[in-house]
Amino acid sequence: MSEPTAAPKKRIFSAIQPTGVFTLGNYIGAIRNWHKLQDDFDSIYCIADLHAITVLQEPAELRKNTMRAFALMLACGIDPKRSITFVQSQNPHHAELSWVLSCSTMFGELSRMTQFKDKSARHADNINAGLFTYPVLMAADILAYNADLVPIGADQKQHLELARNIAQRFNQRYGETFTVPDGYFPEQGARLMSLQDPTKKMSKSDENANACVYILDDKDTILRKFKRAVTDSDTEVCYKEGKDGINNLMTIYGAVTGKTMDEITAEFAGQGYGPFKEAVGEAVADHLAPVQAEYARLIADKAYLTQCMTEGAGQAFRITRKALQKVYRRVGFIDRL
Ligand code: AQP
Repeated sequence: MSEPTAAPKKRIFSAIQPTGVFTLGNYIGAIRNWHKLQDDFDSIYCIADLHAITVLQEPAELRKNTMRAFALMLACGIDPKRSITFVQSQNPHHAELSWVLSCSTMFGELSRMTQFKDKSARHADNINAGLFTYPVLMAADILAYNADLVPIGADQKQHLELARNIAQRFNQRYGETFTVPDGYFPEQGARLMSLQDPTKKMSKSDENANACVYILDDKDTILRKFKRAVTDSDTEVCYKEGKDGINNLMTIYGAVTGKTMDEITAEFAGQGYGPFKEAVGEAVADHLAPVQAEYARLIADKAYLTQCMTEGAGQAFRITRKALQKVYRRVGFIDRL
């Protein structure tokens, strides 16, 4: 009797922009899940440099940041032997598919995207068309690989919903072509907030460096940022509506220690905010120490990083070439020889 063949693994795709050192929000909201999922899924992860230029970048700095972001992604546990890891601009199919999909995306849909509204308010001198069509490129990133699952933070939910709508619309118009992807969000920390304004998300491009913890911050900096984190005039460490700052710190502490909100409340009962903030800082610094050590090792080895990137881009290209061929046939383009 022949052995039953294992079902093929489902596919995951996710990406992160090289717009600076990753924050604790990027790490807990997204990359930590990439790491957890890489053995159970056929995983593809990329550094989204095409997305990064929707905001003005200094070219030499972008090149350096892309290399650093790639090293950071590997330092966070993404293994190029177990996942496909590459840089978005090194696979031209993302941009090609984005054009085709933009013709199946409505102006009204893009106008409703809250990230476009936020970013165009923050970059009023550069409201470019790319900032507006960013979600179409994100849809192309995901759909080009027919990804089943997309591990992202909660801030990307609206964009993922749009990618699903685009896939469904294209499938209806041209026949079954794309897998309609699902989002995958962490149980704790899907949306970490700014330490200086806990009603706003923690963002790597925040002008106030005290607003976010960068995953390469040294221990003293981490402790200082948590000490200065905005809280409230109460003293009780408990998760409650209206205590945005404390809720955020509890979420962070829970995400790095695995403790529940009730356990955290019990641990700091009667102690006030000072010792709690210090404990959050200590726990985060301990949690990030191995990532920082691995980053220091990897960034010193540019040849290895370049080799991983190049191999990854080749693997990615081979997957998307087939998808693009199918799309081009569906829409009526003459085959490329
Ligand atoms: N505060 C956050 N909490 C949880 N998850 C977050 N993510 C971002 N911020 C948080 C998740 O990180 C992944 C990569 O994000 P990105 O770099 O592609 O873009 P972003 O969402 O715009 O992140 P930033 O840090 O705010 O970058 P800038 O400042 O350049 O715009 C995504 O899965 C995102 O959900």
